[in-house]
Amino acid sequence: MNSHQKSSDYSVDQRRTHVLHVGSWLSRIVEIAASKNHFVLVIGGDHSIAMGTWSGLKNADKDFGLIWIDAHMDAHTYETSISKNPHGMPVAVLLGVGDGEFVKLAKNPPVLKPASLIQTGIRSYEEEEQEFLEQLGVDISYHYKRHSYNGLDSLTKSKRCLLQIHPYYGVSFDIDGIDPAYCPGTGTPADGELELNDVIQSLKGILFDTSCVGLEIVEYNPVPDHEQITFESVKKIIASLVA
Ligand SMILES: [Mn+2]
Repeated sequence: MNSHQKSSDYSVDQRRTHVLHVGSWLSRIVEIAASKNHFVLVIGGDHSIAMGTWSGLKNADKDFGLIWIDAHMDAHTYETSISKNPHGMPVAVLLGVGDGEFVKLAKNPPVLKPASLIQTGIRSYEEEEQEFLEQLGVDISYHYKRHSYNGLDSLTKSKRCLLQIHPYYGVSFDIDGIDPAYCPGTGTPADGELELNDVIQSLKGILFDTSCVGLEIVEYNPVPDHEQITFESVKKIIASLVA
């Protein structure tokens, strides 16, 4: 799919086939890199690639918890989703629920147990997703208001919690988790936090963090961007990884 075509130009089946194809390719190359103990950095693409990234790490036998930075829960299934967009489903899939082919990207699903997942930045979701995640006891930090909390503290705390039960952690970072003032170039912006600087501070030097197995940065889309605001933000985020 090229960047000028919208996902709605394709049928549900075509999107599913495409996502499966990318997911199985990505899970294979991530598995190879992780097996050699390389840090895995994935830059996407829509958030459906998370199924491939984290299935690949699990297939390489990495024992990790995941910090999910996002405005959305991404915990739909084909049954609950109105749009049927796979980018709204990766969290359910990683927990072993939803489309069987997506779930089977991991050789031994689920990729994550509920206690191994922490979501932060959340402020736009459907009731079915919230019910599903809260029933499982997933740790969710809701951030509706601007300038209302210290995102850096929250991310540091999440990392510490996960490292109590796993030797490693990973970060799935949807740029729509950031205040859209800094990142308008994304498919589904949502008003509210997080602060760009908090995220930059928390990702600083992460490539050298031996307890971090990988990071993915997703949902950057140059088409809806204006004055390259998002481009500059993503550049700053990437520069911070090796700072
Ligand atoms: Mn997302």
